[in-house]
Amino acid sequence: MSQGAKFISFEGGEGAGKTTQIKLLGDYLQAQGHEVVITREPGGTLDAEAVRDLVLGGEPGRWSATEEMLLMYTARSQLVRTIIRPALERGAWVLSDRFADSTMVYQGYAGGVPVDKVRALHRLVLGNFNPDITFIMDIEPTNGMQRVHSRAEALNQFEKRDTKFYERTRDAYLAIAKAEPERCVVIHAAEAPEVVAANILHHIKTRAGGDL
Ligand code: T5A
Repeated sequence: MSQGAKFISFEGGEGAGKTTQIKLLGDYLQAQGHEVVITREPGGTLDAEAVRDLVLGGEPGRWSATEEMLLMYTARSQLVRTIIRPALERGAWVLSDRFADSTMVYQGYAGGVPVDKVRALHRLVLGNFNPDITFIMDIEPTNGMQRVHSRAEALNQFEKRDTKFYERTRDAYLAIAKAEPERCVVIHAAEAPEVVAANILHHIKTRAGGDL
């Protein structure tokens, strides 16, 4: 693992608890004296947040899946170049709320863009740059959506899709985890937050070795 297992992405369906777990892990790492950079996708820079508004705002179907993919990678390229790579070079931990697997899953497997095209774009933009560890937060889509609905916030267009779409995203994440067991760890996200957090920390300690 090139950066000592310090680049960690959190993936999974809506309401799986990614943001909650990133906060808990970030607090833990900071308490241990580490620099932690938390970022999210789409977003994470001023310009990428503007892209986020463009993609997630408005009516469903505003962009084709290919257009979404291109926007996601434009934002991701700037985020990696200006925030993630410099942070890793300083020795910081980087916790990313979604990364490239989201494009593979939402625009590729579930959205209909051929997966070899998504892979080719990744290679063009980022080469073989990928997280050291990816936690795939697995939860029944109906359970995750219940959590999302119970929040006071308005739903974005990606949170208004039908159950079949979310089932496809779940299957796709599990297929990625199976294909890349060295990078991906499937986490049972329906457990209580502190149980999930302990599980995640266990995996990081195992993989990061002397870094923690
Ligand atoms: N997208 C993104 C693409 O299509 N392509 C791409 O390339 C990328 C990068 C992003 C959307 O963009 C799409 C995917 C998404 O549809 P978003 O608003 O960032 O949209 O949505 P999510 O990433 O799904 O974020 P959410 O906030 O909806 O879900 P989280 O972060 O997984 O969940 P979290 O932690 O906010 O928790 C949700 C609620 O559940 C509670 C929390 O308190 C909160 O109220 N909760 C728990 N309750 C019980 N038990 C637990 N263990 C809990 N953990 C959290």
